[in-house]
Amino acid sequence: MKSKYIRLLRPIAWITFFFPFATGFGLGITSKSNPFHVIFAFIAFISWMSFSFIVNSIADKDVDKLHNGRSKDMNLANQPLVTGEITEKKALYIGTMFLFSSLLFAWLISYLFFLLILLVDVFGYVYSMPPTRFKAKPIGDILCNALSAGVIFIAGLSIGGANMNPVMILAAFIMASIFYIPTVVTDHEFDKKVGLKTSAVFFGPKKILQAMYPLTVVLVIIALIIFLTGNLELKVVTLLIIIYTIPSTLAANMKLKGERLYIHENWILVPFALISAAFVIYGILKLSGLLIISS
Ligand code: GPP
Ligand code: MG
Repeated sequence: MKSKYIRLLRPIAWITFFFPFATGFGLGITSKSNPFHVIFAFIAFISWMSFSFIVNSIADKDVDKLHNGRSKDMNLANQPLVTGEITEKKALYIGTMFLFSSLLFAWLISYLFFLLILLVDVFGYVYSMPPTRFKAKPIGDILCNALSAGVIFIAGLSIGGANMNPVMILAAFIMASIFYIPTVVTDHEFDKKVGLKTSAVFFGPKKILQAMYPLTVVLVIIALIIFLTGNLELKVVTLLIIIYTIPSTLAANMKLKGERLYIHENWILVPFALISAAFVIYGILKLSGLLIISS
C-alpha cells in the first residue's frame, strides 16, 4: 500500500484542479515572466491541494470508513485517519502548515495571486467542514468545485498575466461545472448509502447528468464568442474545449444504466493529466523564449 502521507494528501485526485491551473499557467505566461514566480505558484498550488484534501479527510472520516473502493483514486477506507495511522491532531497540524505555506508562497508572487489562493483555501475549507459542508448540499457541491476551478484558473493566468480574458474565465467556470457532474454521479451510490445529500443524490443521477446538455450549449456559445474575438492561442483552446466537451457530455449521458454511471475515473483523470502536462510544457517553452507567440 502507498505511504500514509500519499494516502492522506491524494495527489492523483489533484489532477482535476491541476487541469485549470496548468491551462491558466500555459496561457498566461510570457518570456518576460519571473521564473521564481512560476516555482512559487506551483508550491502554492500543491500546498492548497494538500490543505484541502487533509481538511476533507478529517471531515469525511466517519463516512470514508464505509467506502468500498469504487470510482475513486483510492479506497477511502484505507485513509490513514480511518486506519488510525495518523491522528486527527497531527493531520490538523500538517493541514495548518500547508495552509500557511500556500499563503506564504502566494504572497511572494503578487497581491492578486495571494487573494486568489486565500479564496480557494476558503473554498477548500467550506466545501468539507461544518457548518457549511457544501459537499453535502445540492448545487453547493457543484458551485464550490466549479468556483475553485475558475479561481485557480485565474491564479494560473495571473502568474504571467497574459490572456486575462473575462469570457475565457467564464468558460473555465462552466466547463468545470460540466465535468464535475459525472464525478458526483459516480459517487452517487456511496453518497446515498452514507446519507450525503449531494446534487446527484438530491436530483437523481439522470436529471443531474441531463443538466450537462444546457451547460454544454452555453459553453459552446461562449467558446464561439472567444473563437471569433480572441487571439490565436485562445482560438485553439476554445476549439479544443468544443471538441472535448460535446462528446464527453454525450458519452456521460449514454453511460448511465439505471442509477449507476459506468465511467472509470481514468476516463477523466488521464485526459486531464495529459492536457495539463501539455500546457505545462507549452508554458515552459514560452517562458524560456523558445516559443514566441505573437498576439
Ligand atoms: C474531495 O471531495 C475533496 C476535494 C475535492 C477537495 C476540495 C477542494 C475544493 C477547493 C473544493 P469529496 O469528499 O467530495 O470526494 P471524495 O469522496 O473523493 O473524498
Ligand atoms: Mg472526501
